[in-house]
Amino acid sequence: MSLPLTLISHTLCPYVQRAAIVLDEKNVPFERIHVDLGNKPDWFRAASPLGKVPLLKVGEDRYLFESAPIVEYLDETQPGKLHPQDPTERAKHRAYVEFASQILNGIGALYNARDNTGFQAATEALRTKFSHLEEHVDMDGPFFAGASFSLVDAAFGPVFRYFDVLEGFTDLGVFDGLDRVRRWRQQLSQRPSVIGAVTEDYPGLLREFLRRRESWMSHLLDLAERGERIVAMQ
Ligand SMILES: N[C@@H](CCC(=O)N[C@@H](CS)C(=O)NCC(=O)O)C(=O)O
Repeated sequence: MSLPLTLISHTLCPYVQRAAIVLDEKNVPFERIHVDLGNKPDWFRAASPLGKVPLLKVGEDRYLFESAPIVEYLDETQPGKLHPQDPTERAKHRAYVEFASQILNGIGALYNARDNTGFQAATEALRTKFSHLEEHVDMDGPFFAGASFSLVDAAFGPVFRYFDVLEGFTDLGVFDGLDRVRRWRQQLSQRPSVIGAVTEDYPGLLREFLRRRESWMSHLLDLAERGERIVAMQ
């Protein structure tokens, strides 16, 4: 019998979503608890060396940290491989999981930009990364590497989810002309494991988070809510 698993989470965290997606893809039962990252409990500080979610509690007292090793652990211990068998392909997939993390950093740069200049630069940097992906996503899809859902897909579901909210109030245009990436995004948005990795109030919570940044994006959100949506890229 496998050990009980608990995913230590935060409602908005894209890295937590990766683990939730993988657990769901593999039909593994797990408990999910949320921590207040603004007021971290002592047990969490003790269990998480970097003070970050996700943590995966395995059994009674073992904690794993960092999303990449967590999802690899799940892939190794639970039936239904999501990583490719071929070592070269597997290395490539690991690299694209890291690429997803770099895009998440880029999204952070976008929503933290203080002014329009920084915002445009962050938008352009994201466009460059998605343009790279356009050349590397499987030509026929529906997923990153073709017919099978992989850990790369688990990493990109949460990436694309940001844009579902951001595009509600700003026109970033980062996917313009990127037909393969757009189709991939669409496929992932319909995947039950991706949908189920967040709660229904996620869009509202993300907007609330963005509003509090006091950044250029907060300004755009504020304008849109007053009916003054502006186009970000000219
Ligand atoms: N490299 C980490 C990143 C995880 C991460 O950045 N978690 C954020 C929330 S999305 C966090 O816990 N931040 C709290 C903090 O830094 O104090 C991973 O892949 O698990």
